[in-house]
Amino acid sequence: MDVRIEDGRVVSIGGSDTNPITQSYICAKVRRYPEHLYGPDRIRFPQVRTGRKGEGHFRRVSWDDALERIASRMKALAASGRAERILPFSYGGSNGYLSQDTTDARLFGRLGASRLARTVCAAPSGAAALGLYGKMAGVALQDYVHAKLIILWGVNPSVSGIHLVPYVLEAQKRGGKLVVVDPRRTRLAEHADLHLAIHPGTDLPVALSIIRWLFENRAVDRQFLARHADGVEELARRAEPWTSEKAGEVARVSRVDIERLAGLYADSSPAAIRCGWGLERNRNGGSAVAAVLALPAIAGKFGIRGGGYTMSNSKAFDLDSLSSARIDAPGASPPATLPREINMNRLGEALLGRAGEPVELLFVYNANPAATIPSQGKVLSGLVRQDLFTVVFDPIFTDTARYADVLLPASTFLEREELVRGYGAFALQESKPVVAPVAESRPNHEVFAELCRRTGVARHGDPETADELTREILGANPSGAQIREAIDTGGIAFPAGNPAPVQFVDVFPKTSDGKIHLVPEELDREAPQGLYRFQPETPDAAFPLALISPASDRTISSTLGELRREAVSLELSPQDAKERGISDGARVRVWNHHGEVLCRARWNVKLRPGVALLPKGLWSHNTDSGTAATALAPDTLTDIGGGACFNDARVQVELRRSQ
Ligand SMILES: Nc1nc2c(c(=O)[nH]1)N[C@H]1C(S)=C(S)[C@@H](COP(=O)(O)OP(=O)(O)OC[C@H]3O[C@@H](n4cnc5c(=O)[nH]c(N)nc54)[C@H](O)[C@@H]3O)O[C@H]1N2
Ligand SMILES: Nc1nc2c(c(=O)[nH]1)N[C@H]1C(S)=C(S)[C@@H](COP(=O)(O)OP(=O)(O)OC[C@H]3O[C@@H](n4cnc5c(=O)[nH]c(N)nc54)[C@H](O)[C@@H]3O)O[C@H]1N2
Ligand SMILES: [Mo]
Repeated sequence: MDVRIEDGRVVSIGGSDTNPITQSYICAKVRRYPEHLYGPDRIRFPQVRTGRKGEGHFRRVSWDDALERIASRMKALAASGRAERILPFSYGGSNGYLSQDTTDARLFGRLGASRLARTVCAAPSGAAALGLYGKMAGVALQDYVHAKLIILWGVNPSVSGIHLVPYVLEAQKRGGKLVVVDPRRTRLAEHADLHLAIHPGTDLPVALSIIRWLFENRAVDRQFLARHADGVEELARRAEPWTSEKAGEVARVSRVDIERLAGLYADSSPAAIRCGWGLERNRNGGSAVAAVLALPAIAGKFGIRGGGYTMSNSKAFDLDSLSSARIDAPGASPPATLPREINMNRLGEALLGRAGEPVELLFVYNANPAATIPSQGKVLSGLVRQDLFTVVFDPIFTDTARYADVLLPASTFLEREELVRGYGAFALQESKPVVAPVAESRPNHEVFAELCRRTGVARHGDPETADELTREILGANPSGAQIREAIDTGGIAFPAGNPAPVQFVDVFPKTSDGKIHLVPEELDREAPQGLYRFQPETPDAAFPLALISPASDRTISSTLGELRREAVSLELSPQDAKERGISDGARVRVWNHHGEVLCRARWNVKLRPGVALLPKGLWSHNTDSGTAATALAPDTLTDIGGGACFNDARVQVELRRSQ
């Protein structure tokens, strides 16, 4: 990014060309970052609550006062053997290596606090990618230009990863074909050769029917599989029941289109699959991702530039956060039993005391659970508990911040050091502060290090500063020195120094034996009925619409939501709207057993009938009810990985006659 500074303040932010794929442009929402930094919703000072929980009234206190209130409670809980009643709650934040799993992990780990399973996103797809390939690095985005066929499966790069788009368009210009698998006609679906508009949550049968078709039509690369994979016959057996006809019925698409997709895939090379996160957010999500990721192995699409798959690339660098040795107290033997683990998707249950020991101290950072976690009703009920002590540490006064007892101001990635990597794209960079932190805001690693000292868990020699932590993180990596050198000379590092590795030429599965495990045992055990076994939904006539809540171009999850003040509409296909007497722009109520949202409706011809849409990441100011799509999302978990089932929300919509 290129950031322009005037008088010590950020005045504009744009794309740089240091990272070749950024090509000097960034998305419109992040160009508004100066407003995010200096706007009225920035938390500037530590504060303590004065009004009722959720009301949003606070008074300023010193850092010393704020941290002492927190540390004394932590110490008291730990001293009385109730450390598990402390729950740290965090997710991505700005996705840096320094602002997560460093001094925070040390603090909570050494105190013996409850552990958090970070599952709200990418947990099922991560489990699948790890099980099948050990999270092998994926096809580089710039290599998509070489593909003769691109499949965008459950991903909407025009919104959620714009730097892939030019390469897709270029591939098409060079004669490549494009297929999109998505319940709605996204921007790229409009330009696709084939758009498979499946019903949400039916990717598994579709992918299995393609696998079955490949076996039936002798389009399987037996030689490759014999050398590189196991579980081939077992996967074939599990795909066997899924004829294209049967899959088409379940997915509500034509058999012919599924076979066309299978045929195109068999015949095209290089063929690249960009697997997104839209397909993981339902009860079959992990198996669905696994089946999609199995396709290039079955059809022999690896070993050529532009062929294979791309997932998150989160393990491309083999960088661990602080090594566990540094988290445990030096010399301490590991505890006989680890503290309990709480799945973040069940935060509401945990706060309501339905997960064993009650939570007494909740410490939220790098996340906005009041907006982003399933079963919003339960989460909010939990957050207003009088006997819960909540800390919220964020640069911005989020919806969650309203419920805090103590508010701590965090600095942003432009105001502190960070070691950052791409999400999908390869790149690791070290960013230095370009402006002073706003008011009294401070970086995560510093605040958690101070809490370590105040609670008495700090040890002599703990790495604490950004430099020390960076050294520690890179030092634990076999290619740390190489990464360091690349960053120092070119400002950017790529995995093994290669900006565009080719799968099965430059990179191979990172599983224990280097093979692809098509039916990984551990996942097969974890999935309720075994991996690849479709769990159908039980249709409920009262809630006939499938609600999806994908990424929007206005926020990043809920981040930047303070800048999106306008009312946001529920999108419906004109057919579903008309059946309910709902005109374009009408006031509606959307509800199910979990909650309700009051907002307006917007007709969207790009949605298939039976599907409704509210974007993810809404804040209370975006709807009349103050609730979001998460209010309608069940807190059930995906088949593997304990992921969120946002797109399993089934709802009804009616016209609101009163205001
Ligand atoms: N602008 C913007 N960019 C973002 C984000 C953001 O919030 N805003 N968030 C970032 C994060 S945290 C993530 S995880 C990624 C997510 O980025 P994506 O992978 O693009 O994920 P989603 O936006 O959740 O969904 C992608 C598509 O899946 C479709 N979909 C929904 N249900 C199903 C289904 O059952 N099957 C199939 N095949 N498709 C389905 C949706 O209609 C949507 O078009 O984006 C990142 N980038
Ligand atoms: N309905 C619905 N909801 C969804 C999804 C969906 O598909 N549907 N998908 C979800 C997905 S993909 C994701 S990833 C989750 C994300 O869920 P969350 O992580 O809860 O959401 P974010 O908006 O990313 O919250 C990040 C917060 O971290 C803060 N932050 C940024 N940098 C720092 C820092 O350096 N220090 C501190 N202390 N704070 C910082 C930001 O200001 C922001 O408030 O949301 C999920 N929510
Ligand atoms: Mo995400």
